[in-house]
Amino acid sequence: MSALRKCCLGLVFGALTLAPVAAELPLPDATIYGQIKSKDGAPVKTGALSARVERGGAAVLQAPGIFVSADGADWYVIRIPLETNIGAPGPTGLAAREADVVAALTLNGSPLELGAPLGALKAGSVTRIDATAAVSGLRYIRGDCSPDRVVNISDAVSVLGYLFLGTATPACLEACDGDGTGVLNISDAVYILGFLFLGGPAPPPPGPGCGTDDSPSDLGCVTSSCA
Ligand SMILES: [Ca+2]
Ligand SMILES: [Ca+2]
Repeated sequence: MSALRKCCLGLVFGALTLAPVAAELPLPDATIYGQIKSKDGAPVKTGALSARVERGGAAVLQAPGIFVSADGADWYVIRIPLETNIGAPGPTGLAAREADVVAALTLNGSPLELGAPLGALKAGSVTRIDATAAVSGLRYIRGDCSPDRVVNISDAVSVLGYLFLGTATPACLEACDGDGTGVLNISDAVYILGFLFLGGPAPPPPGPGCGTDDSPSDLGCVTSSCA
């Protein structure tokens, strides 16, 4: 085979191999981050945070956010997954498109007051938007680790599964802290079981219904059953 033919065949095979890859490219997430302060200026560093994405006025998805500490400050970060360049939803199943609009950022179910307008989504964009929380505190039910607004044996199982079996991180670790110590360990499962079956004390507030914790610990709460 001549060197020229080899070269041409190589190019054809290369094109065939690359074609499907080039056809569907994953688009990088759009990221929104910033600082949230309460009305009295205190930094907000925990809570159920999410961005509501809309297309033509209809909700497309709620993207959850997280809180992180860096450079001596508390930050929120929300990553919004985008469809691939051919419109496939990607591995997460739900994804926004470029030009979709972030309609609101919510904390514990209440909209945040934003220091800058939310624009249309752009792949790979990183936008800082600081915000003020009109409602302070974190709404949840202590002990409701599963979470389904009921404290039962499933909640103790959730605590143990997360601590010892490598199950997924519960949506609201603050709620899993059944004894309210600010630390998550086996004592929380024991406390919940003692309350349920041995006549032990109920988990400290908030509970047994949804309530507000004005001084939550640093355990965090991505999504509360009360949000
Ligand atoms: Ca539960
Ligand atoms: Ca605890």
